[in-house]
Amino acid sequence: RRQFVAAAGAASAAGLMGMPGLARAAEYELKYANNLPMTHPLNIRAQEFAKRVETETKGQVTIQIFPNNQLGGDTDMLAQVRSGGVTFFTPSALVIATLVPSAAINAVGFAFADYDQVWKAMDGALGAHVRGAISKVGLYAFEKMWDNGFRQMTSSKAPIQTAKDMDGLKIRVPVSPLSVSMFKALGASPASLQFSEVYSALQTKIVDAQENPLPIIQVAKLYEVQKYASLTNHIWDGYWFIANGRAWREIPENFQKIIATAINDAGLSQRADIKKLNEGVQADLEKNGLAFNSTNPDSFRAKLRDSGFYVEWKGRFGDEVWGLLEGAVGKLA
Ligand code: X2X
Repeated sequence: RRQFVAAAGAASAAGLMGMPGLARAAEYELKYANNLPMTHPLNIRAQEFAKRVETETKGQVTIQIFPNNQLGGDTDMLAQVRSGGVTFFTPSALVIATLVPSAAINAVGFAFADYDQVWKAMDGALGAHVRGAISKVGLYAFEKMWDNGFRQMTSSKAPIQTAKDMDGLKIRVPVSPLSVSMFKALGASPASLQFSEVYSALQTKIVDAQENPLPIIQVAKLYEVQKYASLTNHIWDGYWFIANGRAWREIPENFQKIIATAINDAGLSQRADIKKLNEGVQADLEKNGLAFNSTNPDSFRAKLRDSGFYVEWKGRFGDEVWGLLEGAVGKLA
């Protein structure tokens, strides 16, 4: 079914629309939902590509953005993009993995050393494998993944220096079986909460700690409810830009091309934005009161290895996708 929009004033609409120079309603009014504040590069670049699509389709395709969990938390938005209630959604790999388990592969603890490895893998065979898995559940994943970042830990209690500081730590993690498993293996006491609930969960001390890339800690103002930031780089996390498969197929090819080009280009710009932001964000967060410490990954890795975390997840992901990860980052288990 095409997504025609009725012009106001049915009686005169047909006549009016035939008149030269009169604005017509867009033929495709698409909705895009996400979980981040408007100030995050993801939404700044989203506004940009929405304008570009509208211009290049001469107003025939509009994209309305619903940022900051306006339409509900991640679980709700995932349901909405599956049903077609929204056309687009950007779930983190951790979140879409509740539906497509192999999508969590980039979030295996301490797998990626740096962004070179990340983009080679996600723009290469590993990313292609995950996009294929996403298409099997009726969703379309655009080619270029967007950056969330390397995840870092924050706490209101004490700095995290080594794995033993994780003991019994009440830490919020996303709704993600891999995150829960990893933090349990590290000895912590993880609680799965949607991002929409994180600020208040920290404020009311339901949890003492959380883990997110620094740009998220900044735009969501988590420094107001946390004291310590420990640079652990324990997971690299990105956002898959996905569309409802049926809605996507109903869009004519010329418009699909315009939309996909605009989204993928914006994704590449967004990666550069995060890279730039990463240069100054720690200083900004320090000014906002967070005390930083660096960490050495060895004690964390050793604890994950000794608890059987890597062997367990190698089994859960299966040899094929695990092999693609190890092909990108080297041997893990
Ligand atoms: O929920 C989070 O922590 C966030 C914002 O990083 C994700 O989308 C996974």
